[in-house]
Amino acid sequence: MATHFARRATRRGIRAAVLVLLLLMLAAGCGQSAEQNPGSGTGQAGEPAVTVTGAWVRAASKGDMSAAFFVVENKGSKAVRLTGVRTDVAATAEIHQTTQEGSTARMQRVEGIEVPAGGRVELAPGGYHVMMMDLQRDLKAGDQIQLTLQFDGGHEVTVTAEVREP
Ligand SMILES: [Cu+2]
Repeated sequence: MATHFARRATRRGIRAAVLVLLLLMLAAGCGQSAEQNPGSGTGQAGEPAVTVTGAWVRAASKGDMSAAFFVVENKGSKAVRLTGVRTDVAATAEIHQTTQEGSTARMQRVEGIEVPAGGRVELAPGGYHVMMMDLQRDLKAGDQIQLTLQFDGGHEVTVTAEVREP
């Protein structure tokens, strides 16, 4: 927990730098990894039209915790609910929400995240994230890991997430 909170303290300072980096990557055309992923799950008959883009994970050491972030877009006509995430690099993965209470950032587990019809939800530092606990191996910048997002109704979307230094 200590690392997680210490990292959050410096987050404000690095947020601008991360944003610039993201924009540069988008400009270079390499920010679309999930679009190329065959698991992004659009257009399958009877399943929600959900796409997941921009997945990334914080670099961290084996045994520590990390967090995963991505954007879920629902192009369908019905709301969908992200209910869980599976990954083989962590013993446990939970959906968390960070909230600001005065000057204190707190996080809590949430049961799921609703993505409205035609809408999108962003998991990003300072808000929703997937907390990955007890990492089974080191996550080094540049590594790629698989995340399987579970939606209500049994629909799953597997994406590749890139490990980045916070
Ligand atoms: Cu958390």
